Amino acid sequence: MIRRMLWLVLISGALAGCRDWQSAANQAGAEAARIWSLTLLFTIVLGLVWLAVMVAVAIVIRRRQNPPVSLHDATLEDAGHRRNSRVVGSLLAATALTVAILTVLSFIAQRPLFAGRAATAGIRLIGHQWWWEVRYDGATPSQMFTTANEIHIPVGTPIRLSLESNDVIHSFWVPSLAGKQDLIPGHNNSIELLARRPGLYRGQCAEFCGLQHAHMGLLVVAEEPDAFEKWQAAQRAAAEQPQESDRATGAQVFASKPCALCHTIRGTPAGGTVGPDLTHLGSRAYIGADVLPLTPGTLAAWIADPHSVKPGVNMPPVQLQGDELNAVTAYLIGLK
Ligand code: HEC
Ligand SMILES: [Cu+2]
Repeated sequence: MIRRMLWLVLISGALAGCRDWQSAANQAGAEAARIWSLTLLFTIVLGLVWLAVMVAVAIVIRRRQNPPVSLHDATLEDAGHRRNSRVVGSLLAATALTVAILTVLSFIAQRPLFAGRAATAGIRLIGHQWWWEVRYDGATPSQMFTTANEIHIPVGTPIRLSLESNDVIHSFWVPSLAGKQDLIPGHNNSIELLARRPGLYRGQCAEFCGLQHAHMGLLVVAEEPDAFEKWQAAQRAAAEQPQESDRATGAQVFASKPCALCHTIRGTPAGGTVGPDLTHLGSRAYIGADVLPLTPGTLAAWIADPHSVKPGVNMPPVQLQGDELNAVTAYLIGLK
């Protein structure tokens, strides 16, 4: 009974996992679709090979022959040996052929991932311990902007992401959209993203990069082209001047504390580049590279003591009075 229940839990857990927003089985991108077909093909072909081997083993075990007792038996056995070596030989050839075909198919499926096809160039993704800097290029400086941990892309357009690292090797992996690619210091890699349907796709750093490696998530938001344009226009704008008095106090707190040394808020003197750009923090769904959903409560908790949320994180706790903390939280969350 217990064993049956365990199986049920295992199977339903595995199936639920397949439909998740971070799953290679829930593919929504061209590259992910190719990788998924390849996975299915490998599973089926290798499953059939395994079955054939098991059947052959079963036959051999059942048909154990007695040792020859006469000269006539011995001649028969010789003929049997010759037949066996023919069978083994052709099976060897079949194995080599299967491996060769699967290798070629796997190469074909992965080639577009690394080939610089006609994809729109446009996004620079820079890995940091333990968050993602996202820079959108543009023809003029006023079109460029920087954000963090959340990549928006228009549905149906292939987008080329250039991958760089600020410190150690990280790896970009959004299984629903594409394969994996490393971000290596001093080296330029790239990967193509093409989302076939709108949605939220979660990604994760896939190369151990230090203490908080497991909390280095990111979100890809694939949206219809006009929604994407709207988002882009909003991100390009500088931060709004706060109107409410508590938020104005919050802006002063931010500027007078060490925050401004590490974070940029465009349109204010804060121009640090050690941590994420906070110009439109309020528009993001998560903070801390996907570690907490963004709400006034989680944001205040993060600012008061980031190390209790993400131990070892490269943001120090900054001494703030209770009202300073409330003011700076209100200011930041209002930066839509
Ligand atoms: C020494 C540099 C440094 C200082 C000082 C600093 N931060 Fe940070 N901050 C960081 C880094 C680095 C991160 C990214 C942490 C991570 O996710 O691993 C971060 C993350 C954040 C985030 C989350 C952003 C996101 O999109 O996930 C917020 C909000 C934030 N800091 C606010 C503040 C405030 C407010 C202050 C001042 C009270 C401050 N920081 C002071 C370096 C700093
Ligand atoms: Cu990493």
